[in-house]
Amino acid sequence: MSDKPIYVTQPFLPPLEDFMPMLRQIWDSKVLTNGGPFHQKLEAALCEHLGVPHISLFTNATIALVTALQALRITGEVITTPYTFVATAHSLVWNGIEPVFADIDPESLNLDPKKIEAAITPKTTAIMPVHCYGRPCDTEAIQRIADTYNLKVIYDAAHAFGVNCHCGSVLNHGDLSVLSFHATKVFNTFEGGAIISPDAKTKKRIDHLKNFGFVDETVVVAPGINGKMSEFNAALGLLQLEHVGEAFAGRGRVDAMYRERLAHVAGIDCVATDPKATSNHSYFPILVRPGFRTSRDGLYAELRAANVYARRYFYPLVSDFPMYRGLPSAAPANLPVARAAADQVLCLPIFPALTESQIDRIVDVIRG
Ligand code: T4K
Repeated sequence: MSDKPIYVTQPFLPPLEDFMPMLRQIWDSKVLTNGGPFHQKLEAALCEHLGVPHISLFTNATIALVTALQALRITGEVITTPYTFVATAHSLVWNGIEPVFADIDPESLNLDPKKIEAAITPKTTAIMPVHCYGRPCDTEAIQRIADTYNLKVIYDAAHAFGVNCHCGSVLNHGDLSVLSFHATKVFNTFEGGAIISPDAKTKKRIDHLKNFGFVDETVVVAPGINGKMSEFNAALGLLQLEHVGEAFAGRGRVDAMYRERLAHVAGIDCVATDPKATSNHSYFPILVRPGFRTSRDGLYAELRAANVYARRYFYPLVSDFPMYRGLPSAAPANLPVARAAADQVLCLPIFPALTESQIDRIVDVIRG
């Protein structure tokens, strides 16, 4: 096994020499955190870049999800997808809320609106859908349900940086959207996250909540948390933003090469992007169908043997983990589509620096 390992992703980083003057500024000013100048500049720059009205930066998306639920005072039950990263459901449990899992749509792999409606009970207060792999949810249908039953909608948009749908940024849908800037995401600040708010009043409340609930030196209005992004991460974010177009283009190139090469491989389906939305190519999920020469896990093992670290995002289903599997909504019969996807999915490596010869190496293993 002499070939160098290829991981599911490799973070995009700007030239180090461009970051050094920013570090020098931080060292000179001694302002390291608590809403310093880089933090403020990055919030403004992201609003402009993403086309959103208000943004609050966070240490990571998980704390941002926990805070978003608190900002809207969500309680009781929240309907969500089992086909996601565990942080989605964990953020509910951290707020004493019961996740109610509903099944997904087989094409988009996002929450199926019809299944959301069927899961509503008198205790339901909100819906937490995920734009899985950056593909937008059926935002119109979800909003119709929310309006009919007077529910809030908090989108876990961890994968959806820079995605636009028919009416602009997908992040403007629902009551709040949460982004992740983790190292593995299309736009990273090492660790980081953000909440997009529709109005200044909501942003203000969120900004209090991420700073222990402080309004000023002596006034604390809520049992807030410490969710503030540091100046180091914010400065890096400003620099990353200058390169994000390049990073997206690189991912788009990889996506196109995979689709072309895998188009006629029997039993392999590339998950389709939404023709009505832009794609940020954050992941490259394939579905290994029963007609393929081996199982999904068989292919995963073959790739590993060739030093290619594809990942089974999202297997196991969140609803199968010990802290969730006892819930009535976690019953396998309730989630057949999600289960089938979790058993068939494999996310292939995708990142801007992935070369054509590396893609060929991966595709050769798949073709057997
Ligand atoms: N909601 C959704 C829908 C999410 O997908 C996530 C996170 C969240 C919420 C929560 O967001 P954050 O609180 O993290 O902001 C990764 C990420 O840790 C996680 O952020 C992400 N979703 C999830 C889908 O994937 P792992 O455990 O698979 O990551 P790891 O460390 O195995 O990294 C994958 C590969 O990336 C490595 O094999 C090599 C490469 N890598 C990774 C890191 C961290 C690097 O080259 N450099 C690095 O620094 O969870």
